Amino acid sequence: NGGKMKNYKSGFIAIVGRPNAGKSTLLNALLKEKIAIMSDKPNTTRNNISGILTHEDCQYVFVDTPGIHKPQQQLGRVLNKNAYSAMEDCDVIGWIVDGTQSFGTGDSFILKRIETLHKPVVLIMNKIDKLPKEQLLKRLVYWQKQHDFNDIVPISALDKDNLDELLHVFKGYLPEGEPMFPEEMKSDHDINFRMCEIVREKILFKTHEEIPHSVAVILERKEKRGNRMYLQMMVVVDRESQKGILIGKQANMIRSIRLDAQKELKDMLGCSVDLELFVRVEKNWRNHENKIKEFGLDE
Ligand code: GDP
Ligand code: K
Ligand code: MG
Repeated sequence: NGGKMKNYKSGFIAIVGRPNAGKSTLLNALLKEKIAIMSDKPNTTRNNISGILTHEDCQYVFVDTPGIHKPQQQLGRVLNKNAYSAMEDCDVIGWIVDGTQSFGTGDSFILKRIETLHKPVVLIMNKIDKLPKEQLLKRLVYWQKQHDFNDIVPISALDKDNLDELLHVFKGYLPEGEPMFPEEMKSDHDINFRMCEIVREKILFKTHEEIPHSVAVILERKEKRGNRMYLQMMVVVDRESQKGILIGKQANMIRSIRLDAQKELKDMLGCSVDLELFVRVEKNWRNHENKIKEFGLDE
């Protein structure tokens, strides 16, 4: 019943930065997900949600802003209305930079955009693992001079260093309010898990339990393509014979599973879904600890 909690905070954080600053690494570290993209109902700023992190006292909703690092004259072509509004509707902007590098052209494009928005800006100085201690302070001072930032947080996205502090700082800029997303939708991880469960359920139902319950379904790709969601999943079975059953005569079985699951995934995500299924045989994969880790089933 987090929704009824007093002083609960909930809001949108736009993460911007020029390519290679470490945006994806950071989001993946925060969301504990390989691919940090999710879908939502079209025509809202939520269209650009890259992940949700729900804590006891705060729900962090990260929104993406594609094309922000492009020159102004290209922006019109690159950005759609949604990408603009994601930034305009956010509560705080997290600007990630490669702390070992200097302020460049890409950064001045971002700065120009940010200055029109009048939102709090937190500078995320990334890659501090590459900086010797005596240089860290110099770099902090250097970046501090580039703009009147509300906060500066040095981190290493790669080493997951100082990420708690970053979240704490973000929280300071989020408004009080109930979680905007259902509690069970704690993170992409849960959404991804549920999506895989839908496919697994169809497999068990359609194959009349000729396939053991322990069949694994792994989400391998998840990509928003326009208004559609592309999902690629791997079904892992123990034996060659199970693979045969799953695929079926003229691939009728796997097609039927795919179409049924696709329909349900469409309802769940609220957008069109293109589901692609692959079947792989991994002999006795359940007995191999490293396989279980590889499939992300150890959590
Ligand atoms: P993006 O283009 O902003 O999404 O950047 P990526 O997350 O893809 O990162 C670009 C490169 O920088 C990759 O090779 C990452 O491994 C690396 N990188 C990201 N964060 C860090 C960090 O904190 N420390 C170091 N040393 N490398 C990082
Ligand atoms: K980037
Ligand atoms: Mg990236």
